[in-house]
Amino acid sequence: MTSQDSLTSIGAARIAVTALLDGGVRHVVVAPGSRSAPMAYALAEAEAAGRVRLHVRIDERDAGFTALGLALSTEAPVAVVTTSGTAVGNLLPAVMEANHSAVPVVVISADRPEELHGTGANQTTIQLDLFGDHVRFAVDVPAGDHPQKAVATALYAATGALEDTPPGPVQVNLAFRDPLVPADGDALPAAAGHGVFHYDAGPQALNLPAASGELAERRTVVLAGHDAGPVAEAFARAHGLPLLAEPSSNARFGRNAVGPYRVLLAHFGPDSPTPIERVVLFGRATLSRPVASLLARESVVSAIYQPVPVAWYEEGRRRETPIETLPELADFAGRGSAEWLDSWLLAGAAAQHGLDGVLAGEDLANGPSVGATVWEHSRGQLVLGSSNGIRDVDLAGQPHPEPIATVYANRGLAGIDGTIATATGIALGSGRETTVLLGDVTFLHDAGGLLLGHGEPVPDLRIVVLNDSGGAIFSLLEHGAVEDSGAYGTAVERLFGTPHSVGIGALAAAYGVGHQTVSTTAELAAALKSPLKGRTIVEVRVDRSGLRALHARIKEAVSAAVGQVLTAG
Ligand SMILES: Cc1ncc(C[n+]2csc(CCOP(=O)(O)OP(=O)(O)O)c2C)c(N)n1
Repeated sequence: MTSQDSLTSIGAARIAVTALLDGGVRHVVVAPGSRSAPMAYALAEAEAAGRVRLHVRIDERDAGFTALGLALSTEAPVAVVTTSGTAVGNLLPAVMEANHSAVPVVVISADRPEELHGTGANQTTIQLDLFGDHVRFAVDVPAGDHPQKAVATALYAATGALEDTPPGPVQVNLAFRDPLVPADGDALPAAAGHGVFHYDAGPQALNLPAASGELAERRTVVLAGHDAGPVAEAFARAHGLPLLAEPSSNARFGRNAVGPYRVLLAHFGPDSPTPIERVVLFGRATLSRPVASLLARESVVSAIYQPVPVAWYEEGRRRETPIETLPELADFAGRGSAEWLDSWLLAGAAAQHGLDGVLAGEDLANGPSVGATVWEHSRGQLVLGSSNGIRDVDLAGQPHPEPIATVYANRGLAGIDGTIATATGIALGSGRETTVLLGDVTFLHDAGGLLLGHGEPVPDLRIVVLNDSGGAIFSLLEHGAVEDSGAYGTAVERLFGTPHSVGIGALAAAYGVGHQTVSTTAELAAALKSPLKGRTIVEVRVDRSGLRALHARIKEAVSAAVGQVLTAG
């Protein structure tokens, strides 16, 4: 392109915005900055025309996670715009998560023009390829060049239109040369009112034809990991198979679902009279060691239903055989005998009874009872933070007969970062009531995610913080035993527990968010049932010192209860 037909920065930005809108982008998260000013002005024009919804965030890390959340709940590509320099680097955690969870986040990083690179000019660095293999596509658009093709190709790649490539994040690095402001006489178009771009699929269930009686009877289980979808439930029901579903599978419901399956797997182990023979995996299972060891069992043959390319593992790196179609999967899985399904449902009911008995004996709330309560009262959308919260629901959350909420979790990399921002984006994208359950360390990691500037859209978001003053998960891992041994003194608590005494109520007040403290599951249930408008924090104060012992008691009670029914059978 010659200098005569070189575009002005605002002209290039308007073309880029049009290409984003043409590619289906309806939400853009914008972080403030000078180099990205042309994009900001062009986006302001588009918003005034009612064509896009903008969300302004100061912290780019939160901008990235907000975009991720918006993309998750709208099931559409969402752009995030930053200025040059470290601003772009702050997007990395959200881009990494979007990569592994196949979410179309479109990074628009503003850059300095080529003549300023390498000169020591302010806020100038290497921005293209900053995200390496975490993006499906990255392109540089030099200052003055026409960005339409680059943006269109990026959207194509982000939404999974490239062959054999799952959806995922992309980067368009747009260099802008001064002037970075609109021309004299340019102005916002007459306001057409705010566009409302909500996408509301709601929780779903579906039906599959009953399995043919000619299929072999097999002791198969259906394992529904993260993002398995309702097809996993329908498959289990159609084949008469037990359904072992993680909370963020969106398949943890229905008559075949076995809630506390995690504590039952050993009862159907290789040495039991009725060992599991086959596993059909939908989605990605990440939550528990018993499940990981089930998938590693020599005696178990497993398949994964994979109709489209996925981003979370590399071909040939897992034991399960990938199967693309449901008829082939049906042949592999066979059908469950009435005894096989009944033994699981019976054992599941006994385990739930044992578990509930232990929890009922506790006056104050604890992780598993909070997980069970949040699950029981969930509606709209539920976001589960990493660490114990999602595992507590996996252990203690009773499957509902029908799906009652759409469940989200950042299981791509299971980070404890950006959870408030992700939940905010999820809530804003659909406009539905949303509850997020997270630990106090996860909450504090993203306290900045509470920051919404004046006039920014406010989500209906209930933030349930399980505050046990530190990270409890490590005490349930090997580190709990190291701590109990006393060999490392207080180092385990300091290095893993990370205790603190931050006043969450004071923090909430500083950000202008409602707050209440509860300490029993009855109080929590009341808080969950109350109507929600705007944002509120429900802080559940719990003591983590007895958590290891509580889990041991649960295990014991479950084993006794399950042992009885399985022996009786
Ligand atoms: C970004 C990131 N940093 C560190 C970790 C490691 N990590 C996993 S859980 C956890 C502690 C979480 O504590 P909290 O949120 O209070 O939940 P709890 O363990 O008490 O359930 C940490 C630091 C991580 N997963 N992600």
